[in-house]
This record gives sequence, structure tokens and C-alpha cells, in this order.
Amino acid sequence: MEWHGPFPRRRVRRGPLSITGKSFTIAHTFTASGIYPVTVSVSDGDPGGRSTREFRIIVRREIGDWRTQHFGSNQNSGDAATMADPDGDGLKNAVEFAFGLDPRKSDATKLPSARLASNLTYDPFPDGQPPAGGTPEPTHLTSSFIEPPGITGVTYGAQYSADLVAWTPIADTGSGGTHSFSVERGTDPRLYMRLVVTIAP
Ligand SMILES: [Ca+2]
Ligand SMILES: [Ca+2]
Repeated sequence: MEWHGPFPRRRVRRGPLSITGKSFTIAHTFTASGIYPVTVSVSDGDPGGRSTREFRIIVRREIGDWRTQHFGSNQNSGDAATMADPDGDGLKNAVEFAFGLDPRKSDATKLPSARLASNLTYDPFPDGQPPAGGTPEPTHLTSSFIEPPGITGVTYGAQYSADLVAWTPIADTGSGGTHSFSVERGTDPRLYMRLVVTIAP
């Protein structure tokens, strides 16, 4: 028996391993969150007598573990505090954690952004050509992103506003690890969207 992982093509351990009955246990300690492919092969020694299965192990962690990785402490204080911004990039640690960013490096440009889109349910150009009146104006302000793997305890949301004072929640129409927010532009000359993350204590 041999198994490969937690990284592709990197053999961590090779058998034989002792097996009790029809089950066996492989122990490995993961030191960082993420998705790890693991391949397990079992052979009886005869040509063709090999069976291989692939698995994906998802290692998740909460913000306390994330603090320990980046700041050496799981305490909600000092540079490691949820609302601290030790790298000065304008993103508090809560946001850095929620979007898989580096709290020690300015990387705000990696945040999801909003864009204008036409949420049309029909083909606007059935003949491949735009209509005589020109391309339709975008009808919606949208933002869509995939949450980073390996984190837990985060709730993602979004709000919109026409004046940056009154904010209204937007329903999340995504599923699984994908989040999608969309709001009609309406007649307001300006429309703003902001993402909201809530971290479990
Ligand atoms: Ca920051
Ligand atoms: Ca950062």
C-alpha cells in the first residue's frame, strides 16, 4: 500500500502498513488550511492487482488559528485583533481573513469588486448583431466571488446605497462557496455597493 499527499506527486509515506480487518488508518497533521488531494493505492502484488482512489481533504480553520499563523497569538488583541489593520492597507483583519488576504502585506486590490451588468433573460443579439438602437445600458450593479477554501466562521453579505448613508441588504443568490449579489440600478444617478463580512466570535 502507498499513499501520496497532502500535495500532488509528493510521496509522504509508502507502505506496507499493517491492516486490521478491512480498515486502516493514516495519520497526518496539516499545519495550514486549504484543499489537499490525497491518492491511496492498494496492491496485492500481482500485475493488475492495484486499486487507486483519490480524495480531497479540506482543512478549515477559524480566525483564532489564522491569528496564530500570522501573528503568533490567537488572542483578539494588538496587531492580531479582528478590527486591527497592521499592514495599513485599509482592510481590517476580519476582511483579510474572510477573503484569504495577507494581513502583513498591502493587497487590497485582490478584494472582489462590483461591476455593471445587464441581467437580461433573453438573447439581446439573436442575429449576433446589436440592435439598431445600440447596446443596452447595464441594468444591474453586481458582485460575485468564490470564498477562499479552508476558512470557517464567516458570513458574507452585501448592501447597496444611493447616498452612502442609508444602506439596504442585498440577497445572496449564490450557492455553495459562491456568493452573488445584484441590485437594479434604478433611476438614481449614483449607486454604491459594499460587502459585509461577519466573523463568528
Ligand atoms: Ca490590513
Ligand atoms: Ca493586507
